[in-house]
Order: sequence, then C-alpha cells, then structure tokens
Amino acid sequence: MAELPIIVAPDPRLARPAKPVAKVDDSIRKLMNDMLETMYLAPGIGLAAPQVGVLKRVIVVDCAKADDKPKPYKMANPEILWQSEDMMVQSEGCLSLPEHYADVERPAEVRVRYVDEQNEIRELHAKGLLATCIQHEIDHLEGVLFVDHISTLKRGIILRKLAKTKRLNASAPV
Ligand code: GNR
Ligand code: NI
Repeated sequence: MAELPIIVAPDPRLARPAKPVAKVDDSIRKLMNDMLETMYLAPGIGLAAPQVGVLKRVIVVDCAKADDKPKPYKMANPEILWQSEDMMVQSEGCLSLPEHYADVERPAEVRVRYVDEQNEIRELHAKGLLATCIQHEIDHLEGVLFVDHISTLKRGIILRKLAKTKRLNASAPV
C-alpha cells in the first residue's frame, strides 16, 4: 500500500465528474487499498478517487467508532437507489477543505448499489454517519464539495481562506 497526496481546494480536479470503472481489476484494487491507507493516515472516514487526482468512480469509507474494529467499504460506481424523505443535519469536514466544518442537511438513510473489490454488484442500506459519508463521497464523483450545499456567503469565506493559504504556501513553501 502507499499513501497518496490529497488535493486541497480550490483545484479544478475537484470540480470535474469522474468516469465509471469498467471492471474492478488489480489496478482498481490497488487504488482502493492505497486510498484506504491514505484515509486512515489523514485521518478521515471517507475518501473519493478525485481527491487523489484519479477521475474514476471509486470511493472508500470506514465510519466505525475509534474503539470498534475497522469496517472498511471499498466501492466502485456507487449509486444511490433510494433516499429517505427524512433528513439529517451533520457537521461535515473534508480532507480537501482542511480545518473547515459546516452543518449540511442530507437524507438520513440511503440504499446504495456498488461494485465491490471482487467486481461483484452489492447493495447496502446505510443510515446515520455512514449514510452522510457515502453521500459526501458520491458528491466528490460529481465534482461537488460539501460547501456546495451551504450558503454562498459561507462557501465564499471558506474557499477564499483556502486560496489565500495556497498563495502563502506557494511563496513560502515549508
Ligand atoms: O473525514 C471526513 N469526515 C467527514 C465528516 C462528516 C461528513 C463527511 C466526512 S468525509 C471526510 C473525509 C473526506 O473528505 N471525504 O471525502
Ligand atoms: Ni470530502
């Protein structure tokens, strides 16, 4: 496994839709494992391939509590088949928007179809943080960030701060 560099916003690579995976083969399995390692090291509870510069429809998530045993999901071509009418508000963060958080409202439960590590079609019914996280990751595959779900004012503040940090880092690299 290998740790991959995570792209930070604003960056055009985070705004483009990702392409479907034709087949989960060894190269996709390696990508999934590298993404999982990168996510655990960050640390984070989810990661989408565009965040590591790969425009493929691949996500990984693990929302197990810190004391419980890990529960990783590796998904290719995830699709929301059904979403609940009842909504849930969750404070979200994103490894591509470091140190910024905002409340986002999303469906509380979702049913997801995806292709697993073995190239087999599977379905999962998710609720709570797992449902939020899967929706957040699928958004990345469409070039959507959690700040696209909040007010223009809050989004502007966050993106301007990140752009400023990038300018400062470019002129005085660490
Ligand atoms: O680590 C992460 N935490 C998180 C918290 C609330 C809602 C979504 C997330 S996903 C995020 C990692 C990430 O950026 N995935 O794309
Ligand atoms: Ni994210």
